Amino acid sequence: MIADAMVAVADALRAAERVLLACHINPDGDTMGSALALGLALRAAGKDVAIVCPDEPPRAYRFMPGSETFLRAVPSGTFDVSVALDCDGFHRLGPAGPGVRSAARVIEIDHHSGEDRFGDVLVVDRKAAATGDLVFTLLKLLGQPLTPDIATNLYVALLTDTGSFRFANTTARSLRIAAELVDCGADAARIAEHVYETRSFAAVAMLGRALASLKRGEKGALVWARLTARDFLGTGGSDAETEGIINHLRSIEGVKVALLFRQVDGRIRVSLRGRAPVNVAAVARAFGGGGHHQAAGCTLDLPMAQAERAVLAETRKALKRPRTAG
Ligand SMILES: [Mn+2]
Repeated sequence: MIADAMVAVADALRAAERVLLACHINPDGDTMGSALALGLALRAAGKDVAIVCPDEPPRAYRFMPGSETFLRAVPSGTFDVSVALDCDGFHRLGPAGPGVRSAARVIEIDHHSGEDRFGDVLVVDRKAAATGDLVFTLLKLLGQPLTPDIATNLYVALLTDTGSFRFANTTARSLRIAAELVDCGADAARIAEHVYETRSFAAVAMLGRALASLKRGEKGALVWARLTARDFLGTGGSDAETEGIINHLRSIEGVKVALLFRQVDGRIRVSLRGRAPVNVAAVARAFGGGGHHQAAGCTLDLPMAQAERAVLAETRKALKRPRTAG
């Protein structure tokens, strides 16, 4: 089924002249790497390609080849094909949504389990380690060579979505793809340095504030931390720079669920990370959010203390639920 859809996508892209590619809001390495890899390949094949990234890419990712061509908004005119990459639901396209949906043919390439599908053709494989894994297969099908720039983008997608090849989605297949990408010119050490060792001073100062607020419950199975509007003001940091803080919480021995609460624009954004069998996506969904079983997010229109109480209560329920699937 996936294979058929993949062939249909390859055919649609071959026939297209004007193509729109879209990343999701709060862009991560996977959505940007997938869109850039596909975009560079299609441009090499002579297509007129616009790549829209509705939110500003985090600074650490600006080294990604082609990222200087990211557009904030969908350009005018008609597109033969649009492709949403790594988008778990239509809302993940943010303001780019209507433009993406207005193309003659709308394609989704994704590895989330989201129910809110909007594409005419779906290449959705929950077993794929990253959307970049699916784009890798698509480029093979299109017969497009993996240039060093394309390989670099796909490597970023795999590296970041597998948590540096540490998460449960790290398989022999994902490692084999990574090896082939290195063969094609992706520089693993240089990429890791860009992604993980170019943090701003403010980002590390915010990590300090988050860790200073650290609390635990459920005999250490649940940990949480917060960053208030005052913390953002005091450090001069932005929400994009809080990426990765949650992993410090999750790394504590015995932790089954880690939560990070951030007060941004008067609302509370929550990042959730879990260890199997706890399904944190179910917790996020209870508040209108979503994500993967072990990495999810949601936003609450409540003051910090109330948001914490609500999400902690729902998380405690999930921790007590016996053997949530996945
Ligand atoms: Mn992804």
